[in-house]
Amino acid sequence: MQIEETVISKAILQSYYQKLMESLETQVAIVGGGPSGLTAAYFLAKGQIKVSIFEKKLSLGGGMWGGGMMFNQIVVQREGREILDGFGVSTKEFSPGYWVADSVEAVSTICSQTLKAGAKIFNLIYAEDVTIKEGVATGLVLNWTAVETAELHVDPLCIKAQFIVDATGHPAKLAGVIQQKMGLKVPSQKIIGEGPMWAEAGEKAVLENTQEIYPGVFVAGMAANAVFGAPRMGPIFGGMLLSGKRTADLIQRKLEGKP
Ligand code: 48F
Repeated sequence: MQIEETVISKAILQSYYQKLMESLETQVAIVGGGPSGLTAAYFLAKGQIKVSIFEKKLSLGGGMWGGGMMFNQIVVQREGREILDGFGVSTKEFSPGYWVADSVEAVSTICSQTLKAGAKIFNLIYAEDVTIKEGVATGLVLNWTAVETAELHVDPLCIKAQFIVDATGHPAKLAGVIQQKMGLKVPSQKIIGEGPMWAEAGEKAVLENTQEIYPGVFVAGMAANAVFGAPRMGPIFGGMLLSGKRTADLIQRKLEGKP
């Protein structure tokens, strides 16, 4: 069989174009494809909600690949294990209440299930800003990561979304942009910054901190603890998965017009 290079190029460009066009007006746009962003997208897509993830790096998975200090195993507690079970990630009980999973299996399986559930995933694109109209966030301002890396002066493109999720991890990037331009709609009005390591408190707090921080913008995962000044928790990942699920639940309720 003859293989024509231009057909390969056309296949890539046309299918990418279609995926991007379908995401130009979406219900939920998630910034960051770590464990919390992926899990949020998975549960939203499962609920038939149109959702896209924009990830700055080449690979999805955020801080999950490296396990703890590059020992590529992750730990989850019971509630986290239930979510991994749902994805089909194998876990092994290490001692009562602690399960371990292979981080490579966890990331690859979660990515695969999230795509199969119907979420659209874009890598190598970062959100540099949000569009805000009359006090409500209405979309994302996107550009290629390569543009930022090369410090090129290239204008971005925008997409429209009913809800945005900041799942950018420790730096809480989007919350930072909103804080700088508008102030956050949280009691502190600004990012407090994450506290020192305390796994138990951090895992508890991340669920409470998963909430709307500006009209139309939710914060999930480690970004949520950074906004509210809660502790970090290290390589236990149940809180990230649960925060993603809570984000999906909260947004689904909003879309259904429930308080
Ligand atoms: O850091 P990350 O894994 O966030 P998470 O889902 O999970 C945190 C844990 O990995 C771990 C932890 C708990 O066990 O402490 O650190 O809260 O994933 C965040 C993703 O967001 C991307 C970044 O490349 C990473 O993959 N990201 C950051 N800024 C942007 C972005 C941006 N402006 N646009 C797009 N993606």
